[in-house]
Amino acid sequence: MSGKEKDVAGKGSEGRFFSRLKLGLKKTRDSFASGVIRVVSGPMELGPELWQELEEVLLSADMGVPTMTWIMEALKKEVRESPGIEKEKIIKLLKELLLDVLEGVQVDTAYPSGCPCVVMVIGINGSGKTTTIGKLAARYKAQGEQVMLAAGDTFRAAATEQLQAWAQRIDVPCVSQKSGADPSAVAYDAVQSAVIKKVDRVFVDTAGRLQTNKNLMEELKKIKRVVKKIIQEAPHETLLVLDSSIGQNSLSQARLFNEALDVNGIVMTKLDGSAKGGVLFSIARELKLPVRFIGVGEQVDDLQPFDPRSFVEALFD
Ligand SMILES: Nc1nc2c(ncn2[C@@H]2O[C@H](COP(=O)(O)OP(=O)(O)OP(=O)(O)O)[C@@H](O)[C@H]2O)c(=O)[nH]1
Ligand SMILES: [Mg+2]
Repeated sequence: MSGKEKDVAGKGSEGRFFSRLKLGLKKTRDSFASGVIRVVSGPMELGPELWQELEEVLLSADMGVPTMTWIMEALKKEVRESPGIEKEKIIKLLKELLLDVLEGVQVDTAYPSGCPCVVMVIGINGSGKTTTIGKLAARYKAQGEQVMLAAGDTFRAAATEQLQAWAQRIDVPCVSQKSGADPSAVAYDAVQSAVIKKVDRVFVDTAGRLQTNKNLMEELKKIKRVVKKIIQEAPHETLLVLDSSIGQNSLSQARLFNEALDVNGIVMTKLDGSAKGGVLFSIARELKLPVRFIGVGEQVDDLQPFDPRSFVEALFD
């Protein structure tokens, strides 16, 4: 967790968050950590049979074949280089490798002050974009920033109202236009107004579904082009929101969005549900994208900056 993103909600809420995360990851933990422990502490010797069992455990957590293979190769190499290693040490090595995968892509996200930081939030319908914006806006506001929302989902009926309700609840301004308006125009208005009002951070909500996927990507690209007319570096962040309960499908979604829109951070939502946490490792390793925040529920404080160490601990603890 970077200094900038300290837990504004306080230790108590952090504890609650961690227990929800652990609860949400229960399924993964049950199959993953207990699987690893079962294999390692069972009667099997270090060798092909044990490796194969371990592979199956990693796959059952939705890690995907390429990432599982990469981790297993790295693990076998470590073991080869430590002759006489006790089997139990494998757990520690595995934890370290998993942590390296996640930490290897984390970034520092301090932005130059003086102009609004524009955060565009994208993802398929229902992934949790609007809810994430509400939670993030509340978080940054609590850190003392001036925050503004832009209702860029003009396609889905009631999407604007949903964002406005969040804005009201956390008491921040929300720029919107009538249903069916051009989302780029909404984003443009919002960023322009944010510059004038010296707002620190603008969150641009976007649609998750249009008539076709191609339209969606084109529309999102247009929003990017248009906000650049006001601030050349904008959007400073393009956050892709992924529903973690859909497992490996979220990896292919991330690939598509990233190809079209140069995503620079991921928000994984619904880790309180039936999530299989392994996909976070695939996203980090295969797409080199940092997970920035994770969501474990629908409440305003159910979102926290992603901390790789706590995540790996929650998988094993
Ligand atoms: N359990 C749980 N539910 C979540 C989480 N994040 C979002 N949701 C719920 O998921 C549903 C969809 O969230 P939205 O924020 O409306 O998703 P969206 O991506 O904006 O969807 P569209 O506007 O249709 O594109 C809502 O019922 C949210 O309350 C989470 O971390 N955990
Ligand atoms: Mg929405």
